[in-house]
Amino acid sequence: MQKQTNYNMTTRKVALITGITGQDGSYLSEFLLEKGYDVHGVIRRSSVDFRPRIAHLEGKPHFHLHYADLSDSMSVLGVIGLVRPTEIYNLAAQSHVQVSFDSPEYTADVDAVGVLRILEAVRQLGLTSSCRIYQASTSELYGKVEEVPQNENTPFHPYSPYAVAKQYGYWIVKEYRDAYNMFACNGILFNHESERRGETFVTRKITLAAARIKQGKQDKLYLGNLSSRRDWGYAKDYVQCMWLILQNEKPDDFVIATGKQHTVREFATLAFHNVGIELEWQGEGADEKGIDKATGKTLVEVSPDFYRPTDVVNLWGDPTKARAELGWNPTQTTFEELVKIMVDSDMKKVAADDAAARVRVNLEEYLEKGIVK
Ligand code: NAP
Ligand code: F7E
Repeated sequence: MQKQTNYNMTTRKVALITGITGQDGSYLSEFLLEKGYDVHGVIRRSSVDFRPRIAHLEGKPHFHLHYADLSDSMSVLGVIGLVRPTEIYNLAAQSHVQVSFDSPEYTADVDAVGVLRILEAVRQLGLTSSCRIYQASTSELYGKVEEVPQNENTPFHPYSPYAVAKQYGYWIVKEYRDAYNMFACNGILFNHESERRGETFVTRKITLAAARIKQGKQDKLYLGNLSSRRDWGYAKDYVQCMWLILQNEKPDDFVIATGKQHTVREFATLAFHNVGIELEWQGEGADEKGIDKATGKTLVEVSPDFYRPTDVVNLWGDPTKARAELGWNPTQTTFEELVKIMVDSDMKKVAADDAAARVRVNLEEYLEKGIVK
């Protein structure tokens, strides 16, 4: 029997963001604060009390942090009961695909059961009709792809412990939507990057290395599968879509992508070009090398250490539905602009780190010589 739907849109604007310290959480916080939301974020206890991506927001009015962990249902229930949010953005995850092969059980606990813990807390607290939920689903669900490009109807074929866990998250969101009339949605986001991207994801690893090599701080960059293809967008553009999905009339699932695809090799070529180094590729497979055309030096090599037991190699999204139904523009920031933003930021970062290191060395020297006390 079809149940009657009654989704309230209240005037309170209270967002709870899990994963607030991550790349997307930080951009989404800025976006929602601009829109006049009270933003509450979930943080985990860490031995280091510094959260670089949100440090500039801490202490601001309307920005609040709470300790909880997606692997701890009591803490999840506690924070949702305390905040009583009108929107939850579940961005928390063990988000590194390669790491999910090393920590598969933890990945499943957080990325799969963690989603259930949030849904069940909302239900048990009686917030089903007042709280909308966004789940950070992923293009990794398409995995060993069964068609290109991928849209909302493409069959899933998850191909890593991360993707299998996220598949549970995707389906449990749909299940709670149907079973309890919850406004719960999946954003199936393709890879999105930025100057705040974690340093071990391939794009950031490349832009940081290009900047370090240019400034003489690193000799070589080692990568895995250079032929892997991704649909890369800009994270700042993608968080807008998370919000749009929750402002829609009805709960639904959307592919968020640019509709354009590039290889890891192409990303590296463009990143090095942006620091003034032209790469020429020679060889194949594990013997392939990226050589500086001007000097003949090998700057990029393949290391099988970065090969994955199963790799997803052909992701390419079709954002037609998001464009038509949400009015979202998938190409606000082009691929070329994205690479430039990341490279320019890393060039500054590497130079600033170097300046800070020089100050430290000088200070140590001065202290040693008794110049400053
Ligand atoms: P990210 O930078 O790796 O951030 C992950 C966040 O999750 C961090 O704030 C982390 O906290 C938090 N977290 C991890 N385990 C947790 C736990 N047990 N309890 C509470 N918080 C926990 O990831 P992102 O790139 O911003 O991605 C955001 C979400 O979108 C993730 O769910 C990811 O799987 C998904 N996604 C990302 C992409 C992409 O291309 N970026 C594409 C599709 C989907 P700490 O800082 O304490 O570690
Ligand atoms: O790998 C290849 C690697 O780690 C991209 C997460 O945000 O997006 C991300 O997952 C490709 C893969 O991202 C290296 O084999 C080559 O084919 O940057 P990545 P990912 O695995 O696509 C999805 C949508 C998410 O949901 C995830 O949370 O690049 N690759 N050489 C390499 N990858 C890495 N990390 N390091 C290398 O040296």
